[in-house]
Amino acid sequence: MQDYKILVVGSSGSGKTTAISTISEIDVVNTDVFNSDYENLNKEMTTVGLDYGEVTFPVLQGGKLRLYGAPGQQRFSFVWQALASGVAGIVLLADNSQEDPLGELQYYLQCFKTLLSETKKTVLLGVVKTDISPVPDKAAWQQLLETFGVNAPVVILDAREYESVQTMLLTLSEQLLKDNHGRMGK
Ligand SMILES: Nc1nc2c(ncn2[C@@H]2O[C@H](COP(=O)(O)OP(=O)(O)O)[C@@H](O)[C@H]2O)c(=O)[nH]1
Ligand SMILES: [Mg+2]
Repeated sequence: MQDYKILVVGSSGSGKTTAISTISEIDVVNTDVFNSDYENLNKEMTTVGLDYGEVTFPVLQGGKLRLYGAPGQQRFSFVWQALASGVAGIVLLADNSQEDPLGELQYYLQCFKTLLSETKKTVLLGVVKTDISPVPDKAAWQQLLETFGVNAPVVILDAREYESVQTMLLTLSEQLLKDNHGRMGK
C-alpha cells in the first residue's frame, strides 16, 4: 500500500480548489479568502495558501492520492518549492477561457521545469472550461507540452463534475502505478 503526493498547479481560476473539493473523501482543507486582488476581480474567492484533499481508487490497492493544490498567483510562488518535496505526480490545470491560456501554462512549465524533468515523475494536463472556449484544442495543448519535452496525457474536464475529475485522476493513478513499478524494477 502506498500513498502518492500529488501537486495540483495552475493559474488562478483553473479549478484547483473546485477539483479537490469535488473529489476529496475527507473534508478539504483550504485557505480561500475573499479576494482583494485587482488582477482577479472576476473571482470572489482566491487561494492564498493551499488546498488539501484525499481520494482512494481500487486501482491504488488501498493507497491514496494526497492532493495538494498550490496557490495560483505568482506572489505565492515561494510556497511551490516547499510543496515540491516528495511529489510523485503533478496535475497541471489550464483554464481554456483565459485570454492567453497557452502562455499561462508556459509560465508554469517554466517554473516547474526541474520537477517536471525528473525521470519517472508522473505528469498530466487537465484543461477546464472548454464549454466556454473550445480553443486551444487538445492538439495545441499536446504540442505545447512536447515543445517543453513533457510527456503527459491531456484530459479535458469540468472541475465541478465528480465523474470528470474522477476520470482524470484515474488516468493519473494508472500512470503512477506504471511509473512506480518501473522504478522498483531498476
Ligand atoms: N464553465 C466552467 N466552469 C468551471 C469548469 N471547471 C471549473 N469551473 C469553475 O471555475 C472556477 C474555478 O475556481 P477555483 O476552483 O477557485 O480555481 P483555483 O483558483 O484554481 O483554485 C469555479 O468557479 C468553478 O465552478 C468548467 O469546466 N466549466
Ligand atoms: Mg484555489
